[in-house]
Formats: sequence, C-alpha cells, structure tokens
Amino acid sequence: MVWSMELGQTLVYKILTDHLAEGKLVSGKEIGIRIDQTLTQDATGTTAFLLFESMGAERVKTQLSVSYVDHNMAGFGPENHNDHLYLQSIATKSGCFHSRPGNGICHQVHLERFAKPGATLLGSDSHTPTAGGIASLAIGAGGLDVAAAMAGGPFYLKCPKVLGVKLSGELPQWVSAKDVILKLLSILTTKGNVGWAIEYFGDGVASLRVPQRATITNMGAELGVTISIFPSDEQTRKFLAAYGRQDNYQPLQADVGARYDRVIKMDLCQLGPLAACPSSPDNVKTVTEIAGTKVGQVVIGSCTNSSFTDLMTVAHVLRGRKISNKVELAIAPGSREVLNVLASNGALSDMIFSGARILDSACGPCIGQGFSPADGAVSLRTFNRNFSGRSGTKDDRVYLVSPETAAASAITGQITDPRELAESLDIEYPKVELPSKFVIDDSMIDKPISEQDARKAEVLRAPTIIVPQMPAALPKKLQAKVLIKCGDKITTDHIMPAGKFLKLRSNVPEYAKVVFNCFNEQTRPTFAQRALQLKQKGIAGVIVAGQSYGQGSSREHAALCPMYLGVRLVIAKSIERIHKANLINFCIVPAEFSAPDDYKRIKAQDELEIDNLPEALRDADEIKIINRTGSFEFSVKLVLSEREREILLSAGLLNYIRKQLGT
Ligand code: MIC
Ligand code: SF4
Repeated sequence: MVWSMELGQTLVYKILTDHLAEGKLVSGKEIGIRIDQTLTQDATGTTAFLLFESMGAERVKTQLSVSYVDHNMAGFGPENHNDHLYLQSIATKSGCFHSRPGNGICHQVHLERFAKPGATLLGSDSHTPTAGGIASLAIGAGGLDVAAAMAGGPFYLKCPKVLGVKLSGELPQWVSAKDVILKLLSILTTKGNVGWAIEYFGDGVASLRVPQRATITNMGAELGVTISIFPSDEQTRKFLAAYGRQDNYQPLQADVGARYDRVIKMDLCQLGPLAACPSSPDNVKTVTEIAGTKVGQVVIGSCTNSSFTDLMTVAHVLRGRKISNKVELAIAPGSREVLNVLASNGALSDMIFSGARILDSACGPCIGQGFSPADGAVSLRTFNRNFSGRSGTKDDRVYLVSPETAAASAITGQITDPRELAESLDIEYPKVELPSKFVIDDSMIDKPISEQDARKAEVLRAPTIIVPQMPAALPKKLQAKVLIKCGDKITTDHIMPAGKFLKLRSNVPEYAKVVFNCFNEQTRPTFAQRALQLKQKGIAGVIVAGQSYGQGSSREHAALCPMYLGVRLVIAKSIERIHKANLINFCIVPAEFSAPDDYKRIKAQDELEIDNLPEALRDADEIKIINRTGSFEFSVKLVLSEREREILLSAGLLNYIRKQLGT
C-alpha cells in the first residue's frame, strides 16, 4: 500500500488518498472511492441483491463481499425464511460470503472475521462504521449504492471535513466506551454533523481495546457523521491475533501534526456513567441525575455493546446474584463466537443463574423484533437508538446505557450507577482481557464457490419476494400536493417502521402501505391511501419537513416506498446524508428551503407547481415553486453534484447505471 507522503495528513485522508478513483480531496467536493469490502444484511440485502441482479451484474467485483442474516429472524410466516434462502442462493451465485442466521450481528461478525485496517468497507446498514474501531474506512449507505459497489463501481461521497477527537487519560473503573460516545453526542447532538468524519487520536487511544473503539465508532451513526475511525496500533494487532488474523495487521495513524478542521479534547479520566434519555440518543444525562428511576426491563446486546468484553463484564456483575423480581433481563450476544466462549468459560451460567433470558445472536429487540416493553415501563438498553416507538411500544421510555449500568440496574430494579452498586456489594472491577486466541469456527459462514460452479447454482426466489419497480422520468411540469408536513428530526423509523412490518421489506407494494405509520393513527385516510389517490390523477406527492430529515437507519425503503406511492419531492430545512442519497437514487428530488421561514408558510394539502423541473435540475441551484393554494411563490435550494443531477434526470440510479453500461 502506498501512502501519500504529504505531511500533516489525517488518517481519513490517507485512506481516501489510497482509494481515490474520481475527483480531488477537497472537503465539500464529491469524490469517488474504490470499495474493497461490502456488507449487506437481510433487511436491506434482499432489495440490494434484487437491484444488483436488475443491473445485469453477475459476480461481485470487490475483494470481499459478505451477506449477513441477522435482522429478520423471528420467522412469523414464511417471509423471513424465503428471504434467507434467496440471500444464500444469490450469495452462492454472485461470489459472496454468506453468514447464516444465528452466526451473529453483521457488524460484530465483520469486526471479528473480516474487517481490515486501511480497507474501505461499504455496508447497507448505517452502523457499518463500527469497523472504524479496527481502522477500516467504513461507511453506511443505501442498498442500491452497495449493489453498485458490489458490481465494481466506485462509491461517491462528499469529501468530508475531519473532526479530531483528542483523547487523553484512561477511563475510570465502571465507566465505559458507551459513556465516551454519549458524552460526544451530548456535545455534537444528532443534528448538523452531515459531511464530517471523526478521527480519534491522542494518548488516550492506546488504553481502549478494539471492542471499546467499535462501540464508539458504531454510534458515530447517531451523530450523523460519514466516517468514524481509530488508528491501528498494538491493540489492533492483539485483537486480530486473537482471531487468528494477524496477517491483516498493519500499523496506521495520522501524521504528526495532522491538520484537523476542528478538534475536541476529551479527558477520559473525567467521564462518569451517562444515559441517553427518551427518546433521542443525544438527550444525555448523568446516571446520577436519573438514579432511582424504577426499571421494568433491561436488554443487553445490539451491534453497539454485545462483544466478548462487554458480556464478560456483565457476567461478572451478575455472578452469584439474582436480578430484581421487578425486572425482565434479556441478553443477546453479538455473535455465535461470543456465545460459544461465554458458554465454555462459565459466564453464560452466571447470566442464566441471575435470571437473564438469553436471546438469539441477532438484532432482535433493537429493531423491534420482540421484547417490547410494557406500557409506561422504563426499558434500559445497551443499544444505539431510542427513537420513540422503535421498541414496538407506543410512547415507550427507552434509555441507552453502558453494559455496566444495565447490569447494575437489573440487580437493583432501578437506574443505578454501577460505581455505587460496586461499592455497596463490594464488587471488584473486572479487567476483562481478550483471550490470546479464540477457538475459531467459521462453519456458519458459506464461502464463495468458483465462477464455473456458480453458473449451475439456482437462485431461489419465493413469491413473497418482489422485484421493486423503478421510477418513471420526472415530468416537465410537476403538479404536486403536500401530503404531510412534519417537524425536525424525522427518522427513517418514522418514515418506514420496522418491528412487525420488517418482514415486508421484500414486498414494496405491501410495505408501502405503512409509510409514516406513526402519523396514520391520527389521520385517515392513511398517507399511502392519500398518495395513491393523487398518483392515479397524475399528481405528485410532496413531503415537507424540518431539520435533519431522514436521520438514523440506511433503509432505502424510506425512499423506495414513498417513490412507489408517487412522491417526487421532499422539501426540508436539512436532509441527512444517507437518506438524501437514497432519495436521489429513487428519483425523489431532495430540496432545502432557501428561506427557512417559508417552512411556516406551507401547509399540508397545499397544491404546488414547478415549471420545467428537468431544465432546473440540469444546472440551477434554486428552483421556484408556485404555491397555488396560498397564492405565493417561494424558492428551494438544490444542493446536488453533477452526478446526482444526472441520476435524477435519468430517473434514478439503476437507470443511470444501465444507461452507462448500455444494458
Ligand atoms: C437499524 O438499526 O435501524 C437498522 C435496522 O439496522 C438499519 C437498517 C435497516 O433498516 O434495515 C440501519 O441502521 O441502517
Ligand atoms: Fe441490528 Fe440494532 Fe445494530 Fe441496526 S442498530 S444493525 S438493528 S443491532
């Protein structure tokens, strides 16, 4: 690998330099980068692979592509298993690895088995930057973008500004990586960080082990930044060696005197246990402030906090103790590997003895697949998201905490500072070390087969799997109507609910019925019914929103389903990165208010008109919209690269790619 010798480069720019395929490394400008690895998971992967096939692609062209099954595991009805069989068969056909159901959560397994320092990784899941904990340049994207990368294309992004987080000191006992990222969320919030990368550096880095680093980079997704990355050092080497992958090790760090666009200093010694209170990951308070709040449920797991080190710490707190009879405790180990070690070293018995229920090594409750809390009950989770209703319970009260705080609270039945429990019960702080060598069992990962053998392989596509329709070209004159006006921080969970609807991911016509389901209860006809009525009359749907529209998950269904219903325009105060790319990919024009006050003047049901939209998309930075109902005109900004304009003019990314390939 040849690194640029330019002095003062950040680690992010070093890896970008090494993978630059198009453009110049100037922050804010669009660049194309070569993708070494991709990952998909079943909830986004089925669509991604269907679109990969629709592109006419046959074999993946990356160094490595892995298809994971970890989200849709409950299996109520045939849909989940149908998806799993499709994914296994298309992985065989296209040359991917396939991690079977039960093998673990994509990000945890990828960290253990595949992620490499210095490699680029693109994943159809917003928490793909978890692999930044091992110094991969890992980015979350929509499934269609990942499909394009699997087919060998570059991935396009705005060259980021780099925020350096300078860590010093060491974490005190009972304070963990989760508290580091919650502290950062309290400073930076979930809004306004689009276009940034975060690079951790400083003396404090050395004391953090890879799983702790991965917890921190995982929740970079909640900040809305594109990339989060740690250097590769002795901790990285030890981690890779423990998983028998020392050959993948190379030391990597920023140059001395690297120039960051902004620096935040954080002294790890000063941190204490924190919690993100309902219902946003940036609603952070100290555990001391909320201590004593009665708890009904504690869930430990998710791609944020389900590693070997996390769960060994939990087992240590639970050892020989019983959980409160007012609490249901569930633990979902991040991978089968983790579960196996816990089983063989006795930690699993400690958990079971305490009264914990052991769940599948999968996403489970994190994406509303069971374990919804009781009405009004406080649920403490070691997860990364507590958006209202995501747990499957309306008006839920979900707090995000560290494994230490979760385990302590499960014992007492109230939110508890683990330091206090340790003192009162005389629990010694466990210094969990990684085993020098794990026993590796990759038998649940199907390996790619030769191209020749793959030719004979059959792809299994059950009738519940429907190839998504692609958008029509944008009309010259857009007659449109505002279907919904929503406020700030609308997440993709609000737009496209998961939970009991997750199994509909491979069937857009069915899944589209629940677009904006959380608002449907107050409005009849539903969003989908109103949209389809307009679509039949040739009138396009418009979504109006406040700041940070499309936060959270990478699910492209939050664009694909509205597109299916005839939505052609989103006007918001600001739109988050992955969602904006998904809108463009499915030919919905993402526009921002030129004057934020215009947001107040628009109402739901307003009829809008745009003359010559394709012309404006060619090169204009602003478009004029006539509000026929309110009899006024206003303008909106188009913040689009040349390529994005071309995609919109080609009726979406798939058509754009087909045009380029002449297929
Ligand atoms: C999530 O945490 O919301 C998900 C489910 O993992 C999503 C992907 C999806 O919606 O399938 C994500 O984070 O991108
Ligand atoms: Fe799965 Fe939750 Fe992680 Fe998403 S955030 S990948 S649902 S564990």
